[in-house]
Amino acid sequence: AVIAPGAVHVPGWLSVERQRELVEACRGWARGPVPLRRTVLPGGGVMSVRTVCLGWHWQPYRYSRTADDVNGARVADLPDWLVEWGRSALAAAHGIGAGGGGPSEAATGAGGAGYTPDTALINFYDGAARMGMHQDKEERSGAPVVSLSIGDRCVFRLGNSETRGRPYTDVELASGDLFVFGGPSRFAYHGVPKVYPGTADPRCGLRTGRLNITLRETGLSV
Ligand code: MD3
Ligand code: FE
Repeated sequence: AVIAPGAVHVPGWLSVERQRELVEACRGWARGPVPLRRTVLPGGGVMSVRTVCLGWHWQPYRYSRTADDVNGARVADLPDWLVEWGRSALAAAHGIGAGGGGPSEAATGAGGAGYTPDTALINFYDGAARMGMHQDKEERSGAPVVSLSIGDRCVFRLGNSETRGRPYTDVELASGDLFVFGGPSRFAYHGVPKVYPGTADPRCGLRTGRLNITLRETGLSV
């Protein structure tokens, strides 16, 4: 379903086998070299979501190779198989309308072959976790963001590029869902106002909580 120009929702894109595979991999990354933790914001606030990154480490509001705000370790590499999943995800969304001739299409190609994400942000939500409305502007690339959800269902709120508030569209995301944000939606405000505990597909490999993996091109080098 095309939710907004450049924003495509593909329910159930990940098979349960792939969901379990991704959950298992995330359990490993959560242990280190940089542990899954709540990000501390510059004003002293602490995010309710727990995060671990691959390829590049996101800290508010920049990317680095080492987690200077956590334990100083270099982040784990982004594995090639996840890059490949990102390319197939883009191809799947393109079939539904993510391309749309938008500015990101030339860079990424209809088959996703030109898409080379270099970072993944892995977010874990317990039943009380939320993510406030924000834009993702640290990337120096207009390439699409690929989002994979596993575990509990949630309300995902997609807003507009001008203001944090209305108009926005609420979409329920479930285990296995793919969302691609490209073109005019790439810099839209978005957030997760609610997670529904205990609503995960029991076969997904997560007993409780919600995992979201986003693949991005940072546009950074070295
Ligand atoms: C729309 N994560 O990590 S994923 C984030 O479910 C983040 O954990 C949410 O927002 C989550 O920054 C939402 C969907 C998402 C990710 C990046 C976007 C939507 C986006 C960038 C631009 C527009
Ligand atoms: Fe975001």
